[in-house]
Amino acid sequence: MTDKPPVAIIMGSQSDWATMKHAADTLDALDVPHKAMIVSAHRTPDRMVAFAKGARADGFKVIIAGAGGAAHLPGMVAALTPLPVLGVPVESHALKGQDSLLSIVQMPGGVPVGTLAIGKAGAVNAALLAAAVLALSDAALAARLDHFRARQTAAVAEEPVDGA
Ligand code: RP5
Repeated sequence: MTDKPPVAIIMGSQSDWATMKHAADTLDALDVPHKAMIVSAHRTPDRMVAFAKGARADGFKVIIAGAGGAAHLPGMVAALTPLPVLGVPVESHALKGQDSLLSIVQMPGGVPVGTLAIGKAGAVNAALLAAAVLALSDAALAARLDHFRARQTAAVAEEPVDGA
């Protein structure tokens, strides 16, 4: 690993952090350095452009972008950087994240955003995908990912119990 964190976790609002923290926690569990930032496409557009245009030079390798509602942040960032962008649809109050999901997933051909599930599962899986990308050139991280999977498998009981 370099001194600079390879994963950026950006989100449109402080209110997204409860969801996006699951991405941070998952990266922590895999010992993958990361930096979390609030970058809003509509409230801080200049910050978004500066971040996205400078992300590769800043040493980031993968960007995880979470947003809710009219969730244009992941697509806008993907338009401004060659780095892989993983989009996490944050669950909105009005439409339960369906709006976020469709906003992020329906990118026109040519500018991809790898779109995950709505909410916590999407944030966790975005982190696991980011780690898998980095593990292509990091054997120690690949081993940690293997251990993560093995622990997950070992934690699944063969039979259900009441009250678990
Ligand atoms: C989006 O608007 C954010 O990503 C957030 O999910 C949503 C609501 O933001 P707040 O009004 O809670 O700041 O930009």
